[in-house]
Amino acid sequence: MTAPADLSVASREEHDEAAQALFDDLIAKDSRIEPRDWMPEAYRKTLIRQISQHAHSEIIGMQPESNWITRAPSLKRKAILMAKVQDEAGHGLYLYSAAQTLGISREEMMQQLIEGRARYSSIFNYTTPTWADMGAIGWLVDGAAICNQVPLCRASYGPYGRAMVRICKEESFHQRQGFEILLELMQGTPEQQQMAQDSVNRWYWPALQMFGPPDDQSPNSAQSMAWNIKRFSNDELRQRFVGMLVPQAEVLGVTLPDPNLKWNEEKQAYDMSEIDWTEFHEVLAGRGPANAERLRRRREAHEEGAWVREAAHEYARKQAERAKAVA
Ligand code: BYC
Repeated sequence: MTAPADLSVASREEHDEAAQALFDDLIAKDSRIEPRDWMPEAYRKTLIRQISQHAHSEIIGMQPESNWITRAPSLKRKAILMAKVQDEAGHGLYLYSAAQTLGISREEMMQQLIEGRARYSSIFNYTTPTWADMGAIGWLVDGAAICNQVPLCRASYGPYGRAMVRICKEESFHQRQGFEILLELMQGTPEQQQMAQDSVNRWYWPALQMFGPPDDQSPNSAQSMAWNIKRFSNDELRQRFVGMLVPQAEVLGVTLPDPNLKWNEEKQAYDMSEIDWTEFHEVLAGRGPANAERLRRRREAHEEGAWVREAAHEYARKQAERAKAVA
């Protein structure tokens, strides 16, 4: 529902009330909101915030893995890793496109990212010193992403939910390839086994932090859940993830680095150690092991890509001119 431009203040208020009622009704019926629909400003802003952060995460998330493309241990591994990193670029593009339907431009989002004004997932501020990190990222980071993102396929905003369907299919493949890298290492020499275990030790806690702060410190959750953007709380998804990891760790033969991890029959959930939230807040504040490097590299890539943007722009201009001449 769109508002005619020449409405008086009183009739605009009436229009907004009717539009709000229609929006509330669509949310109550668990229907989809589409770009053409009226939506409250706060809903639009929340979606721009979450979707752009998500897009930035995909783009920055290419860096820790691209670090290993030239050093992958075989041609097959190199081809798989390249395909995975390309998938992530694609995810970023679907997500930037979804955010653009809410009225923000790609340039503005990119500017926010390179100027350090935008968030992206904390997990990508950790380094990847060994090949096993490609396994741990696939298994733990993509695994956490799947847990978090499968419910987002039902997000109330149509373009976001639809983008998530394809992304989740690809994330599933990513998670399996990571699991398979670790499995092969765990079936290898004692040094390879140790390298896999060390990597799991380094990525486990940051992966749990991907789900965001604990529920009682998550300012956005309640409203996002009321709008059917988020379907489960941060802690619920974290629990679900740990429940998924435990049997997989057994198959791999790796130990999850939490001495207090234990099934609690009464709670029907895992007990676990307290997460180090100081570390999480340090990373969010830009003081993680690789924050500066990630942004430096992103800025460099943006500058190096200026000629591609100019060429695309010029091509589009010429196409439009030609179309005009024919019409
Ligand atoms: N890192 O109120 P809360 C991938 C922020 S990419 C950084 O709970 P919300 C992949 C949060 O933004 C996967 N910041 O927020 C790619 C908020 O700050 P602002 C990325 C975090 O939005 C390449 C504040 O903390 N996935 O899979 O309700 C290779 C308070 O939090 C983090 C997504 O983006 C964090 N971990 O819930 C491999 C999923 N956690 O904005 C793999 C989509 C929280 O108020 N996003 N913050 O300044 C979401 O589901 C939600 O936005 C979150 C946070 C669960 C992340």
